[in-house]
Amino acid sequence: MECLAGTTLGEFIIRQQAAYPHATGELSTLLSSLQRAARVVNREINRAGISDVLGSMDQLNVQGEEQQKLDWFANERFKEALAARGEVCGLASEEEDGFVTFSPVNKRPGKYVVLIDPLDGSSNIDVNISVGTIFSIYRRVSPIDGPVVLADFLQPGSEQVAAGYIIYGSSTMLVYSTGQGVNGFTLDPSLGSFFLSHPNMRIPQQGRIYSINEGNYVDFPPGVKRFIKECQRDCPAENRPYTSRYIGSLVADFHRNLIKGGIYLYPPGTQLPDGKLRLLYEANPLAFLMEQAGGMATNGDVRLLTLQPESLHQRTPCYLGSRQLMLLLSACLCH
Ligand code: P6P
Repeated sequence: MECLAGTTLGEFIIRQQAAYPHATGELSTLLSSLQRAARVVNREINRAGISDVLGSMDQLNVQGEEQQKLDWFANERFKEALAARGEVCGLASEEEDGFVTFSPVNKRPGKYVVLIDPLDGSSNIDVNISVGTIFSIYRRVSPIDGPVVLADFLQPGSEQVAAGYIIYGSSTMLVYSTGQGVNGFTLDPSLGSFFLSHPNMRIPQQGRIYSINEGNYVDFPPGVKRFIKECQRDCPAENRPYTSRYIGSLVADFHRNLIKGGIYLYPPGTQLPDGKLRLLYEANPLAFLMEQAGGMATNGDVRLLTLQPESLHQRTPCYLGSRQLMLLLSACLCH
């Protein structure tokens, strides 16, 4: 007879909530909505090769990027799940031009807003590379009985009440933080439940992995070029040269570096003067997790979490990683 081994995500959320006497359970319900959508998206990704969800929608999203069928599918599933239970009053998504508002459920307006990249790296699905969902949760700042406004979404990353990602890889994991450390949960497909598999995740303070698209080398700022040369320096005493690992799927690169130690870099360039990554639903949630796991997260000048957003889809240079590598980068950028 199988025992009820392991802690499910739902049980963990309830235990964490018990630690906060004032907690009303709404954030717990919101997190539970996300895991529900994640299971549906996971199933569709795993069937991508045999169901008609590969390829493009033959239309561009607000980013001017070709929208993949699964981008749209994931966006719709997360929207449905977040609208269904009433905790969320609005959503901003990489796949939506503007923010979307949700009607109150049982006449009780939601007090949270969610920002999401529903399927980051989706162009990798056709070649069976891990992809991910990235989410960021804030309390609304506008009056609870009034309309949802843009200011509810344009809050500094330091105001996040929770952030996380789902990685659809060799296994499917949900990794999140509510500001009390980072915990990872692995989906057991046979049960359809996420189980605590990576409690209290901490990024190693030292790392040997650097993740950057070196194809853009000629376009990098001088300080980033210096950093790359430092990583490649032959210095056995300092465990160098380091190792270059770049999957081209942000969540996959981030997750590997979180576990093994390392640094992810997306610098500015002439084509993308603010870099490629989106502040609100890519950089900020990952920066929140990185700092909660003992790492550092900057735009090359300041902590990412201190930036005051000005628009939903604004981009930012993004450096996320182990403290020692981030300090080495900072020294290279300052020269
Ligand atoms: P590049 C995927 O499109 C993405 O947003 C991230 O997942 C990934 O890290 C990055 O872009 C890759 O961009 O310019 O190196 O192909």
